[in-house]
Order: sequence, then C-alpha cells, then structure tokens
Amino acid sequence: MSAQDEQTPDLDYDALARKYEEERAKRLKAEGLGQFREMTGALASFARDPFADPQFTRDPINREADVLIVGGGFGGLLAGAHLREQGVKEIVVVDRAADFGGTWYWNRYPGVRCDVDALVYMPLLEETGYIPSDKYAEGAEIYELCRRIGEQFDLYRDAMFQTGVESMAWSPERERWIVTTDRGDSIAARFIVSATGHYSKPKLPGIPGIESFEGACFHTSRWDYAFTGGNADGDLTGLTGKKVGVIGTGSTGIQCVPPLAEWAEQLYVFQRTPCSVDVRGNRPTDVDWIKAQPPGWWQKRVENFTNWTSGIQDGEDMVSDSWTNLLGEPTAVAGGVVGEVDPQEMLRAELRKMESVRQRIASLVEDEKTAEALKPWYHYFCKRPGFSDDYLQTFNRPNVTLVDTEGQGVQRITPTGVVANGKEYALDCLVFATGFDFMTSYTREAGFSITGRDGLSLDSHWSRGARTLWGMQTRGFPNFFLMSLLQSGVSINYMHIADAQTRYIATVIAHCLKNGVATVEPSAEAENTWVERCVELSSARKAFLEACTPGYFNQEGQPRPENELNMPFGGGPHAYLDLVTAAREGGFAENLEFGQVTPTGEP
Ligand code: N01
Repeated sequence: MSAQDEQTPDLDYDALARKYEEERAKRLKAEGLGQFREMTGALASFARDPFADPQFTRDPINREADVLIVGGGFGGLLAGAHLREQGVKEIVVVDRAADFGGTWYWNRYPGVRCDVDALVYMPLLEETGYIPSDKYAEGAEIYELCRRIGEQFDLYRDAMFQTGVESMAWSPERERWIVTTDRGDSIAARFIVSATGHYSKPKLPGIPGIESFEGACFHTSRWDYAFTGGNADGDLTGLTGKKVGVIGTGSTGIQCVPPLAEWAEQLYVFQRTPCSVDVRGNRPTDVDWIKAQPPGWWQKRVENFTNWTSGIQDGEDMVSDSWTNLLGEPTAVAGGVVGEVDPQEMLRAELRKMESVRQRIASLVEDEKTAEALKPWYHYFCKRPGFSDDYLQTFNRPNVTLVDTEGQGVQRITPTGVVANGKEYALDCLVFATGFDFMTSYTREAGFSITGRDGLSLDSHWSRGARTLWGMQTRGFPNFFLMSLLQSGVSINYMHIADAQTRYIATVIAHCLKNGVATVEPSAEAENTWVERCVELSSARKAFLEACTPGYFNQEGQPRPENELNMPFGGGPHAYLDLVTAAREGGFAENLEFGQVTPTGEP
C-alpha cells in the first residue's frame, strides 16, 4: 500500500494501519470465544421463549415422512416450498419456535428491520403476491411473509413446533433417518434438510456477576415486552421512568438503541467496539414499479443486486443503496470473500469508505468526545457494516449516555447495575445485544447429534474441518442435506443463495422419490474436488481475518487452523450459483452416488 493516494491525498494509509493495529491489540482477549456463555445452567432462563405458550403440551408423535426439515426459517420454508413444487407430499418441519419465521420469529426487538432491500431479500414475492411496505422491511412484516409461505405451501399441516430435535441417526436397514425430539417423538424420514440458520443460538457475555442482576434482563432475541410494554414499533411505555442499559453495539444494538432512548428515562449504551454506521435511506416501496414488472422480476433484481455487490456493474443498479455502492465505487465485497478484484485497490477503497463513515459521525454527533468514541478503527469488513439514519443522532439526546469502554467491555454486573470503567451505573433493565454463536461447530449450533453410516458422527467426521459437496451434502451421510455457510456460496443477500440451494435440494430429493432411488450422497471424487477448491480459495479471506479486530467473523481474534475448511466458498457468488444451477438443471448425477432403485412411481 502506498503511503498516499491520489484520490484522497490527506489519508495517510500507513498511519491508519498503525492505528488499526493499536485498536486491535486493545481488544484481543486471551479467552477468545471462551469469553461467552451459553444459555444453560444458571443462565437457562434467558433461552425461554417469550412468544410461545409455556403450557403447551402434546402426545409424542411416531410417524414416517418423505422429508424432515429442521428449521422453519427461510431456509426451511424455501426447501418446503420448492419440494411442494416438485410434488413431494409428506414434509415435516420441526422447530423449537412456536411458528415459522426462524430469525424473524425470535428477533422482535424494537426497531427490527432487515437491512437488505426487501424486494431482493424477501423470497417468493411473486408466488405469494406479497408487496412489502418499505425498502427495508420491518421484522414483523417479514415474519408475516414466513407465515404466508407456510400457509400457501401447506407446510403447517405436518409442522411440529415448540419441538427440539435431539438426535438423528441413519438406519441402514430401514434406509431412513430416525429422528428423536425433546417431546419424545420418533420420526423415520427418508430425507433430511437441516436448515438450522446462521444466527440461531444467542450468546451471552461471561461478565462476572451476570446471574446476579435483579432487574429485568434479557437478550434482544428474547425481548421481554411484558416488561417494556409496546412492540417492535415502539410504544415502550413500561420503560417510562426507568434506567436502561444496553450491552452490545452491533447491527442489533444500533437498531434497538433509538426506540429505547425514546422511552427510557435514562439510557446507557455500553460500547466495546463501535459499529460502522452508514446511511440507510429507508422509504416506502414503489408499488407502481412492482406492478409494472413482467413475471420473473424478482430473480432479475436479485441477480442484479448480487452482481452490483460483487464488483460487477450489470447495467442499471436496480437496488441502488449503500450495499450496491458499498465502497463508493464498483470494487468488491466482504473482505476477501470475493476474489475478483485487485486486493490493493480494494483495500484503498475500503479505507476511504471507513474514513467517510468517521466523518459522518463527526458531522452528526454534537458532543466531540462522544463522536470520537463512536468512530470505528478497523477494516470495513472485519465486522458486518451497519446502516442507520437515527442511531448516531440518538447520542444528542440528553437522556442517552455512551459508556465507551475502549475495547475492554463491561467489568462486572451487580444486583442493581453494571460496572464499567470503574463506575457503577444503576439500572432497572439490562438488554444484551451480544449476538449469536457463529460457525463454532455445526452440531453445537444446531443443538442435536447427527450420526451417519457405520455409526459415524458428524462431529468426528468433521473434527479436522468440514467436508462437503457445495456445502450441502457430505459423504457417509446419505439423504442428508444441510444449509450453512461452511463451503457454501455467500452473497450479501442470503436469499439468493438459499433459493438456489433449496431448488437444487428439492430437485435431487424429488428425483430420488420419483425414481425409487433409496439413497444419494456425494461421490468421493466430487467431494474431494470441492474441498480442495475451497481450501485453495480460502487463503485471501484467512489472511484478512487474521489481521482483523476481534469479532464473530474471526473467532474473537483467534482464527482456528481448520478455518481453511470451515469457511464459505471463496470464489464469489457467481461461480457458486452457476455451479448449483447447472447441477439442478441436469448435471447433478455426475457428482452423486445413488443407492438401489425400486421403482415407486409417485414422488
Ligand atoms: O451481534 P454482534 P448482533 N462487553 O455479534 C458486544 C445479523 N443482523 O446481534 O464488537 C461489551 O454483531 C460486541 O462488542 P465487540 C447480522 O449479520 C442483521 O448485533 O465484540 N460488549 C458487539 O458490539 C449481524 O452481524 C440485521 O467489541 C460486548 C455486540 O456485543 C448478526 O445478525 C440486524 C461484550 C455483538 O454484536 C449479529 O448481530 C441485526 C462485552 N463483554 C442483526 N461482549 C439486519 O439485517 C460482546 N459485546 C438489520
């Protein structure tokens, strides 16, 4: 990197690199991921579902199914919808939640919205006829679309809610997966689609005293409206006259802080690392535009968005927002995930972007010390970029205090408050916006054991890293499909990848059911080739993450050696989507091994 740059002669890149390193060093913790705690034991009550009927009971179910889908979020819903389109009849969706929705079932915190354009993020809009009201849809609206998909594709009929899968094991005799649950069920399923989500296991910080707090206390994905009053639109009347603290300033924190500030008597925002907060620019949906579109518009817009967010100027920028104009120029995206652009050019563009984010803070936040503390000093893609048009301005309110801990975090929690920077802040309510387990271990996040052929557990099979074909199948686990980020394509718009993956999965499953094919799994050669390709392409992202400020992307600054296997595919969304689409359109057989055939006729 040159010390100066023609476009921004004032930006001293070497000085920035030193500053970033200094700030990173402040945040590195020896405990790494060990600093977080699961919601078990003394913290088990944090996991309670505040939206479900706690009295719900039912008799155990013993049944057969063509396909068992774990997870009723968009991954599971898309799988269900595409399987139905292929004529598959017996589809059982199992979810711990009391309804469909996945992330949008759980995350109902005030201010929750999707920060990706609704017309590309929300799937099956043409099929359901649903028109989102805003460019960035509210969580409640997305949750409603999930329910509508469940209805329209008849997925409620056999759904099992408030039910956690405990184990699944392949029975070679029956050529079925035997799935057990925490309600005593036993389901023999021919196929499994494990769509357990990327942010489904909330985590808490292991701050000393966390169990001792006596006020209201909850994680953002289990919002306690019984205490705060109101709903995701605000009206948090229960907070009138209350002192509230929020720990965590990631994408969630920056969304719930403005409504909390509006209703609490006093709000303390405990910050360890500031989020980068860029322009949001929400506005009502252009309904006339949608009505004027020919069929197939969703796919076209989705492809256009993926192109623009991966450095390809594909004619008109249909979405035209802070994502498609990510670095202020058509460069690339996501810290080495997409390897199509000159890394030095990308680095300079990214440093300029971060500078503009800092300048925006200085222009919006009145108190200079607070503005200074809100400035992020790390590479733009080390953390997920944030967007908001009201978060920064919230710090101009007299009832809001930023408690910046300079990378150290909160020291202690007491029965009556939080101690940070040596000072105790008395609180009536404490909110943890501290995120989720992310790519720690597939089965840990999913919460159930998976045992394939010959008693092989997925944990031991992947003990040195994941092995998959296109991130969706793994050898030794017949008829098992998964949706995760491991060796899978990634896009800013998860739905583009999820839609392509579930179309592929539905095609392969329907092929087997229609033709009486007992089993399907990747061939050794196809799996090895894919794993090698993923490893080869992982080096850019690996190096990038190693130099990043700690966060969930890099296992809190301690990236693991097996990461070269446990990363998303580094060849960009296009290469991945082309592959999966070609496979679905006829090429899948050459990469798969099929078991014996007993013609059955119908799927
Ligand atoms: O979680 P996070 P999130 N003391 O892990 C802080 C998606 N999402 O729920 O940065 C004090 O990003 C931690 O501090 P630091 C999106 O993909 C999407 O916000 O580690 N603070 C950080 O600030 C996103 O990335 C949307 O120093 C402590 C925060 O907790 C993902 O979900 C909306 C601490 C955790 O941030 C997760 O986002 C929301 C401690 N001891 C979320 N420990 C949209 O589409 C942790 N922190 C809009």
